[in-house]
Amino acid sequence: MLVWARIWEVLGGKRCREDHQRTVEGPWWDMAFLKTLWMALQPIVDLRTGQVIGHEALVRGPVGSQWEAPGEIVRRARRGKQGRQLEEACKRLALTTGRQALGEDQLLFMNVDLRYDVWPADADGKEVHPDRLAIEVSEHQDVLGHPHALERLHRWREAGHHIVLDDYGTGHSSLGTVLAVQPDMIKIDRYLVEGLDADRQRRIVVRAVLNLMRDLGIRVIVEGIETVEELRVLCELGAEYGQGFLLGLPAAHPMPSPCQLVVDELGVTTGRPAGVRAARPLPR
Ligand SMILES: [Ca+2]
Repeated sequence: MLVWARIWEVLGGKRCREDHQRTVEGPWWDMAFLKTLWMALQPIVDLRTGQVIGHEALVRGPVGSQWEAPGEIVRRARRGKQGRQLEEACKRLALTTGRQALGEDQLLFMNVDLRYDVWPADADGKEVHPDRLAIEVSEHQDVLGHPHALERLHRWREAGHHIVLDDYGTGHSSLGTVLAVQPDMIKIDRYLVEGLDADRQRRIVVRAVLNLMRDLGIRVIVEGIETVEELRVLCELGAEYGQGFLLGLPAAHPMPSPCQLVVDELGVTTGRPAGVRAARPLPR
Protein backbone atom coordinates (compact mmCIF):
# COMPACT_ATOMS: atom_id res chain seq x y z
CA MET A 1 0.00 0.00 0.00
CA LEU A 2 2.79 2.35 0.92
CA VAL A 3 4.43 1.78 -2.46
CA TRP A 4 1.18 2.62 -4.34
CA ALA A 5 0.66 5.67 -2.15
CA ARG A 6 4.16 6.86 -3.03
CA ILE A 7 3.55 6.30 -6.76
CA TRP A 8 0.32 8.35 -6.63
CA GLU A 9 2.14 11.07 -4.68
CA VAL A 10 4.91 11.26 -7.29
CA LEU A 11 2.46 11.20 -10.22
CA GLY A 12 0.29 13.83 -8.53
CA GLY A 13 3.31 16.04 -7.87
CA LYS A 14 4.43 15.69 -11.48
CA ARG A 15 0.96 16.66 -12.67
CA CYS A 16 0.97 19.66 -10.32
CA ARG A 17 4.36 20.75 -11.64
CA GLU A 18 3.13 20.38 -15.21
CA ASP A 19 -0.01 22.37 -14.43
CA HIS A 20 2.10 25.05 -12.82
CA GLN A 21 4.42 25.12 -15.83
CA ARG A 22 1.45 25.48 -18.18
CA THR A 23 0.22 28.38 -16.09
CA VAL A 24 3.59 30.08 -16.24
CA GLU A 25 4.79 29.16 -19.73
CA GLY A 26 2.36 27.03 -21.67
CA PRO A 27 -1.28 27.89 -21.85
CA TRP A 28 -0.76 31.31 -23.31
CA TRP A 29 0.80 29.66 -26.33
CA ASP A 30 -1.31 26.97 -27.95
CA MET A 31 -3.88 26.68 -30.70
CA ALA A 32 -6.60 28.01 -28.42
CA PHE A 33 -4.52 31.10 -27.71
CA LEU A 34 -3.67 31.67 -31.37
CA LYS A 35 -7.38 31.53 -32.18
CA THR A 36 -8.01 34.48 -29.84
CA LEU A 37 -5.72 36.78 -31.85
CA TRP A 38 -7.34 39.27 -34.23
CA MET A 39 -6.25 42.07 -36.51
CA ALA A 40 -7.14 45.70 -35.95
CA LEU A 41 -7.19 47.82 -39.11
CA GLN A 42 -5.84 51.38 -39.15
CA PRO A 43 -6.58 53.57 -42.19
CA ILE A 44 -3.97 55.22 -44.40
CA VAL A 45 -5.38 58.33 -46.02
CA ASP A 46 -4.58 60.35 -49.14
CA LEU A 47 -4.35 63.85 -47.66
CA ARG A 48 -5.08 65.46 -51.03
CA THR A 49 -8.46 63.79 -51.47
CA GLY A 50 -9.41 62.17 -48.16
CA GLN A 51 -9.57 58.75 -49.87
CA VAL A 52 -8.61 55.81 -47.68
CA ILE A 53 -5.99 54.08 -49.83
CA GLY A 54 -5.56 51.12 -47.51
CA HIS A 55 -5.33 49.81 -43.96
CA GLU A 56 -2.45 48.51 -41.84
CA ALA A 57 -3.19 45.23 -40.07
CA LEU A 58 -2.10 45.31 -36.41
CA VAL A 59 -2.27 42.18 -34.25
CA ARG A 60 -4.29 42.26 -31.03
CA GLY A 61 -5.08 39.76 -28.26
CA PRO A 62 -8.46 39.33 -26.59
CA VAL A 63 -10.02 42.69 -25.68
CA GLY A 64 -9.56 43.49 -21.98
CA SER A 65 -6.87 40.83 -21.48
CA GLN A 66 -3.18 41.32 -20.75
CA TRP A 67 -2.56 40.33 -24.38
CA GLU A 68 -4.70 43.04 -25.94
CA ALA A 69 -1.66 45.18 -26.83
CA PRO A 70 0.74 43.20 -29.02
CA GLY A 71 4.00 44.11 -27.26
CA GLU A 72 3.80 41.41 -24.59
CA ILE A 73 2.73 38.74 -27.09
CA VAL A 74 5.72 39.48 -29.31
CA ARG A 75 8.16 39.65 -26.38
CA ARG A 76 7.05 36.33 -24.91
CA ALA A 77 6.88 34.58 -28.27
CA ARG A 78 10.47 35.54 -29.01
CA ARG A 79 11.64 34.58 -25.53
CA GLY A 80 9.89 31.22 -25.85
CA LYS A 81 11.27 30.60 -29.39
CA GLN A 82 7.78 30.88 -30.85
CA GLY A 83 8.59 33.91 -33.00
CA ARG A 84 8.25 32.05 -36.29
CA GLN A 85 4.92 30.54 -35.29
CA LEU A 86 3.64 33.97 -34.29
CA GLU A 87 4.87 35.45 -37.59
CA GLU A 88 3.02 32.72 -39.53
CA ALA A 89 -0.15 33.19 -37.50
CA CYS A 90 -0.08 36.98 -37.89
CA LYS A 91 0.47 36.82 -41.65
CA ARG A 92 -2.37 34.33 -42.13
CA LEU A 93 -4.65 36.48 -40.00
CA ALA A 94 -3.69 39.73 -41.72
CA LEU A 95 -4.25 38.26 -45.19
CA THR A 96 -7.58 36.70 -44.25
CA THR A 97 -8.77 39.92 -42.59
CA GLY A 98 -7.62 42.01 -45.53
CA ARG A 99 -9.30 39.76 -48.07
CA GLN A 100 -12.57 39.68 -46.17
CA ALA A 101 -12.77 43.26 -44.90
CA LEU A 102 -11.09 45.64 -47.30
CA GLY A 103 -12.57 47.26 -50.37
CA GLU A 104 -11.34 46.08 -53.75
CA ASP A 105 -9.36 49.25 -54.39
CA GLN A 106 -7.59 49.26 -51.02
CA LEU A 107 -4.12 48.11 -50.08
CA LEU A 108 -3.40 45.81 -47.17
CA PHE A 109 -0.30 46.95 -45.28
CA MET A 110 1.24 43.92 -43.59
CA ASN A 111 4.20 44.05 -41.19
CA VAL A 112 6.86 41.39 -41.72
CA ASP A 113 9.83 40.26 -39.71
CA LEU A 114 12.59 39.43 -42.17
CA ARG A 115 14.27 37.02 -39.76
CA TYR A 116 11.57 34.51 -40.69
CA ASP A 117 11.23 33.20 -44.22
CA VAL A 118 7.46 32.93 -44.16
CA TRP A 119 5.40 33.48 -47.31
CA PRO A 120 1.84 34.64 -47.46
CA ALA A 121 -1.29 32.60 -47.88
CA ASP A 122 -4.41 33.26 -45.89
CA ALA A 123 -6.27 30.78 -43.69
CA ASP A 124 -7.92 29.26 -46.78
CA GLY A 125 -4.56 28.88 -48.48
CA LYS A 126 -5.42 31.60 -50.99
CA GLU A 127 -2.85 33.94 -52.37
CA VAL A 128 -3.29 37.67 -52.21
CA HIS A 129 -3.05 39.58 -55.45
CA PRO A 130 0.43 41.15 -55.41
CA ASP A 131 -0.85 44.63 -56.18
CA ARG A 132 -3.05 44.65 -53.09
CA LEU A 133 -0.29 43.86 -50.63
CA ALA A 134 2.20 46.35 -49.17
CA ILE A 135 4.98 44.72 -47.17
CA GLU A 136 6.12 46.85 -44.22
CA VAL A 137 9.68 46.36 -43.02
CA SER A 138 10.71 48.33 -39.98
CA GLU A 139 13.95 50.25 -40.12
CA HIS A 140 14.56 48.88 -36.64
CA GLN A 141 15.14 45.45 -38.19
CA ASP A 142 18.66 46.36 -39.30
CA VAL A 143 18.05 45.20 -42.87
CA LEU A 144 21.68 45.75 -43.86
CA GLY A 145 22.98 43.77 -40.89
CA HIS A 146 20.91 40.62 -41.42
CA PRO A 147 22.41 38.09 -43.86
CA HIS A 148 19.11 37.15 -45.59
CA ALA A 149 17.02 40.29 -45.15
CA LEU A 150 17.74 41.90 -48.51
CA GLU A 151 17.40 38.64 -50.41
CA ARG A 152 14.00 38.02 -48.78
CA LEU A 153 12.90 41.58 -49.51
CA HIS A 154 13.80 41.21 -53.17
CA ARG A 155 11.72 38.04 -53.33
CA TRP A 156 8.71 40.01 -52.04
CA ARG A 157 9.40 42.64 -54.66
CA GLU A 158 9.77 40.09 -57.47
CA ALA A 159 6.43 38.65 -56.43
CA GLY A 160 4.96 42.07 -57.29
CA HIS A 161 4.25 43.43 -53.80
CA HIS A 162 4.80 47.03 -52.74
CA ILE A 163 7.76 47.47 -50.37
CA VAL A 164 7.37 49.92 -47.50
CA LEU A 165 10.22 51.03 -45.23
CA ASP A 166 8.55 51.59 -41.86
CA ASP A 167 9.60 53.83 -38.93
CA TYR A 168 11.80 55.90 -41.23
CA GLY A 169 14.11 58.33 -39.47
CA THR A 170 14.64 56.54 -36.17
CA GLY A 171 16.14 53.17 -37.12
CA HIS A 172 19.38 51.84 -38.58
CA SER A 173 21.41 53.84 -41.13
CA SER A 174 18.40 55.44 -42.78
CA LEU A 175 19.83 56.61 -46.09
CA GLY A 176 21.90 53.49 -46.69
CA THR A 177 18.85 51.37 -46.02
CA VAL A 178 16.78 53.40 -48.50
CA LEU A 179 19.40 52.86 -51.21
CA ALA A 180 19.69 49.15 -50.48
CA VAL A 181 15.99 48.44 -50.11
CA GLN A 182 14.71 50.86 -52.79
CA PRO A 183 11.23 50.94 -51.27
CA ASP A 184 8.10 52.00 -53.13
CA MET A 185 7.01 53.89 -50.01
CA ILE A 186 8.43 54.99 -46.69
CA LYS A 187 6.60 55.74 -43.48
CA ILE A 188 8.04 58.70 -41.59
CA ASP A 189 8.23 57.75 -37.92
CA ARG A 190 5.90 59.49 -35.47
CA TYR A 191 8.90 60.78 -33.52
CA LEU A 192 9.64 63.27 -36.31
CA VAL A 193 6.00 64.33 -36.52
CA GLU A 194 5.01 64.84 -32.89
CA GLY A 195 4.39 68.55 -32.29
CA LEU A 196 6.04 69.63 -35.56
CA ASP A 197 3.59 72.54 -35.89
CA ALA A 198 5.41 74.16 -32.94
CA ASP A 199 8.88 72.78 -33.63
CA ARG A 200 10.86 74.44 -36.43
CA GLN A 201 13.60 71.78 -36.47
CA ARG A 202 11.13 68.96 -36.92
CA ARG A 203 9.49 70.86 -39.78
CA ILE A 204 12.87 71.30 -41.48
CA VAL A 205 13.67 67.59 -41.13
CA VAL A 206 10.26 66.45 -42.39
CA ARG A 207 10.36 68.87 -45.33
CA ALA A 208 13.84 67.62 -46.26
CA VAL A 209 12.69 63.98 -46.13
CA LEU A 210 9.60 64.76 -48.25
CA ASN A 211 11.75 66.53 -50.86
CA LEU A 212 14.40 63.82 -50.89
CA MET A 213 11.86 61.03 -51.33
CA ARG A 214 10.05 62.95 -54.04
CA ASP A 215 13.34 63.26 -55.95
CA LEU A 216 13.96 59.53 -55.47
CA GLY A 217 10.44 58.67 -56.69
CA ILE A 218 9.43 57.16 -53.35
CA ARG A 219 5.96 57.87 -51.90
CA VAL A 220 5.80 59.03 -48.29
CA ILE A 221 3.23 58.13 -45.63
CA VAL A 222 3.49 60.31 -42.53
CA GLU A 223 2.76 58.32 -39.37
CA GLY A 224 1.58 59.48 -35.96
CA ILE A 225 -0.65 62.41 -36.97
CA GLU A 226 -2.57 63.23 -33.81
CA THR A 227 -3.63 66.88 -34.04
CA VAL A 228 -5.29 69.08 -36.65
CA GLU A 229 -2.35 71.49 -36.35
CA GLU A 230 0.11 68.74 -37.29
CA LEU A 231 -2.13 67.74 -40.20
CA ARG A 232 -2.34 71.29 -41.56
CA VAL A 233 1.42 71.87 -41.35
CA LEU A 234 2.14 68.52 -43.00
CA CYS A 235 -0.15 69.39 -45.89
CA GLU A 236 1.59 72.76 -46.27
CA LEU A 237 4.90 70.89 -46.42
CA GLY A 238 3.53 68.74 -49.23
CA ALA A 239 2.76 65.47 -47.43
CA GLU A 240 0.52 63.27 -49.58
CA TYR A 241 -0.38 60.30 -47.37
CA GLY A 242 -1.00 60.08 -43.63
CA GLN A 243 -1.79 57.69 -40.79
CA GLY A 244 -2.47 58.40 -37.12
CA PHE A 245 -5.05 58.55 -34.35
CA LEU A 246 -6.46 61.83 -35.71
CA LEU A 247 -7.27 60.23 -39.06
CA GLY A 248 -8.45 56.89 -37.71
CA LEU A 249 -7.82 54.58 -34.76
CA PRO A 250 -6.98 50.90 -35.24
CA ALA A 251 -10.38 49.21 -35.20
CA ALA A 252 -12.08 45.88 -35.83
CA HIS A 253 -13.62 47.20 -39.04
CA PRO A 254 -12.11 49.27 -41.85
CA MET A 255 -12.87 52.98 -41.92
CA PRO A 256 -15.23 54.10 -44.67
CA SER A 257 -13.68 56.16 -47.43
CA PRO A 258 -13.28 59.12 -47.68
CA CYS A 259 -11.89 60.15 -44.29
CA GLN A 260 -14.45 62.73 -43.21
CA LEU A 261 -12.00 64.60 -40.98
CA VAL A 262 -9.66 65.31 -43.88
CA VAL A 263 -12.58 66.37 -46.08
CA ASP A 264 -13.93 68.71 -43.38
CA GLU A 265 -10.66 70.14 -42.07
CA LEU A 266 -8.83 70.59 -45.33
CA GLY A 267 -11.81 71.19 -47.59
CA VAL A 268 -10.42 68.74 -50.14
CA THR A 269 -12.42 67.50 -53.06
CA THR A 270 -12.77 63.76 -52.93
CA GLY A 271 -11.63 61.63 -55.81
CA ARG A 272 -8.52 59.84 -56.97
CA PRO A 273 -5.79 62.26 -58.04
CA ALA A 274 -4.07 61.75 -61.36
CA GLY A 275 -1.22 59.27 -61.25
CA VAL A 276 -2.40 57.36 -58.18
CA ARG A 277 -2.76 53.73 -59.10
CA ALA A 278 -5.77 51.79 -57.88
CA ALA A 279 -4.99 48.45 -56.30
CA ARG A 280 -6.33 45.43 -58.11
CA PRO A 281 -8.90 43.31 -56.33
CA LEU A 282 -7.99 40.47 -54.00
CA PRO A 283 -9.22 37.08 -55.20
CA ARG A 284 -12.50 36.12 -53.48
CA1 LIG B 1 4.02 49.25 -39.34
